[in-house]
Amino acid sequence: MATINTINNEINIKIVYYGPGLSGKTTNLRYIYQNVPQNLVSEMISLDTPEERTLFFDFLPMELGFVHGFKIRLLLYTVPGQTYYESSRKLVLRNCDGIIFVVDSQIEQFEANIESLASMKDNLLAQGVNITQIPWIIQYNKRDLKNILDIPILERKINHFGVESFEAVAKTGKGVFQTIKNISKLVIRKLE
Ligand SMILES: Nc1nc2c(ncn2[C@@H]2O[C@H](COP(=O)(O)OP(=O)(O)OP(=O)(O)O)[C@@H](O)[C@H]2O)c(=O)[nH]1
Ligand SMILES: [Mg+2]
Repeated sequence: MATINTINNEINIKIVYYGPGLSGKTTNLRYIYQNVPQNLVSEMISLDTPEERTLFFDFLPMELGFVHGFKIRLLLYTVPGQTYYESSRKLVLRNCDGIIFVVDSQIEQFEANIESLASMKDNLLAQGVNITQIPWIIQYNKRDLKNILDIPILERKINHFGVESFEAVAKTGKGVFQTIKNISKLVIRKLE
């Protein structure tokens, strides 16, 4: 849940990038870290394996600006996508205000996306949160590759809840800021 500090008028919003292994969650965060003015981001923390697979989480705090006189700070996290890190995902997901579900658009990753979305739903429910109660959006990533599913198919098979969705190529930054902008909007609207 967002922490609101009325003494110095600051609001911290926790956003989690969720999705299957190698879908591009860390790549999103890295692109933001490297392309946002330095005065707006703190150091990015990555707890990962020697192969750069996320082991526990990545963390990046970022200033968003002012809304109604409150300074908004986004606390961006990624979960580890590999299936055996379920307990880490549960912990990272705790008390989040919004989620970006990063889909790997490749045909052979289709089932991994479905399983990951099911785990997100279950992990939220275990915390007493129904997936329909929390702001979340979908990012269809890796749109630069050839072996990918068309968007209408992904929408029909994955986006059963009809949430907002965006295409991205996180590796080059396409769609990365659009995604973060839109989840922030949803979360802030809910806070208001
Ligand atoms: N072609 C292409 N490759 C991408 C894209 N986004 C990420 N990748 C690559 O996919 C691989 C995995 O990206 P990561 O960001 O580490 O994936 P992750 O979701 O954090 O993976 P886990 O930490 O294991 O859950 C890396 O080699 C990235 O460079 C994209 O849009 N297009
Ligand atoms: Mg990662």
